Amino acid sequence: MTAEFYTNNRQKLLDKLEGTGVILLYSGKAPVKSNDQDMSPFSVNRNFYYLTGIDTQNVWLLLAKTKKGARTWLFIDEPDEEIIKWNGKMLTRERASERSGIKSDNIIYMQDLERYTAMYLSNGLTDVYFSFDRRSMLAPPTRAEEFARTIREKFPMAQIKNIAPLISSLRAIKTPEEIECIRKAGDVTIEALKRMLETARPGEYEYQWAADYEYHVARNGLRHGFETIAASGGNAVMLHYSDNDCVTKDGDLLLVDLGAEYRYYSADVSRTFPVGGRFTDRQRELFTIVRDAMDMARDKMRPGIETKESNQAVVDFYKKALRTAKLINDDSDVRKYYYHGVSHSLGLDTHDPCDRTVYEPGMVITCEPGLYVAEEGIGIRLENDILVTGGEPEDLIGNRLLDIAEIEQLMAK
Ligand SMILES: [Mn+2]
Repeated sequence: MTAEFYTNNRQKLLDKLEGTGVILLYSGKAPVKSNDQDMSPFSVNRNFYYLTGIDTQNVWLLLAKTKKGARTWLFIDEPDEEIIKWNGKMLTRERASERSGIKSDNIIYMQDLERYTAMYLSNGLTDVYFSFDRRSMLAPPTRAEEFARTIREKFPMAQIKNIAPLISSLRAIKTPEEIECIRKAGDVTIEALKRMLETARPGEYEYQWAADYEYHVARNGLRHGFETIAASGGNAVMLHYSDNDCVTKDGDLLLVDLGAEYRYYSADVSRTFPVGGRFTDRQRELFTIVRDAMDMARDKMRPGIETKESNQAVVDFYKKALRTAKLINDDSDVRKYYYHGVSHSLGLDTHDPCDRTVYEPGMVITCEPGLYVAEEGIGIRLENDILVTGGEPEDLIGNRLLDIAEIEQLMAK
């Protein structure tokens, strides 16, 4: 991504913001585990990253929109020789400027954060926006929540607001650069899966299959968007099973749900393979139903169509197909065998925020019908990543590893 991408994102956000105000976004801080000090892995706040391109801990972005215009400030830790000796390079003002497109004069050290915030609040701005993303009462307070509380105490007239919905709305529509990142992540995901099929064998643990895949993602220089799911046999009916600690058996299916991540953009792909290399007739029958359902759902992913229509297409198709497969006698029983939605938005988060209820060009979404037959020890999910365009939906994953003959051929090697 170029710095221009992030500069544009900040401008779009300021344009969308009604009235005046201060926006404060925090990059985050790695959780401290027992005694490991600064060694925990850090994952940057994606809203902060979307506006800066910076993935360093403990950085604040301040956007001030006043009647006279907008100002942008970035607050970073002052480089410290002692910390550098232990933890490596620290973010410099020059580097931060290159990444984000913020002028280096506007990149200052952390000790000035409160002073600058106070300057805007004492000069008439009252609306203060943070990106709040709390999901649980139990999670400890975030830095954004703590800072918001301090501001409320010192400036009682301040109005604390949430900027997350506005940023979500921007993130829902991808630029061509973002789409290329997701496309590349998808390509590497598929290539690594092909290598897995050539090496993994029945009798190996699910985590060994996963390891073959993950090795090839790493060999391509990418990371993982989320925990790899490798669920064989009856484990596959649990949607987010990721223990991956059972032995795979010839005759069972293996459901994988995984995604390489490129520049923080994640692919999200599911495939289902016969552990022993050949589908049984029953597995083939059910696999084909899910693959057809994917076609039905994808066909709805066109501008102007309501997003719920794609899932409805799967349910409607299953009402007939599952009868033929002797699974149901009653339409309402579809949900016994299919119990999730067909799609979510994809981007900097694997479950990207999205506020759209109607498809629009530039959305990138998953298409992932599944079929889970616990009594037969069969779980099948097939998942591709789809770009909504002005016309035909563009499938970024396509037919790769969806064709039964192709899969059996690869596994016969
Ligand atoms: Mn998914």
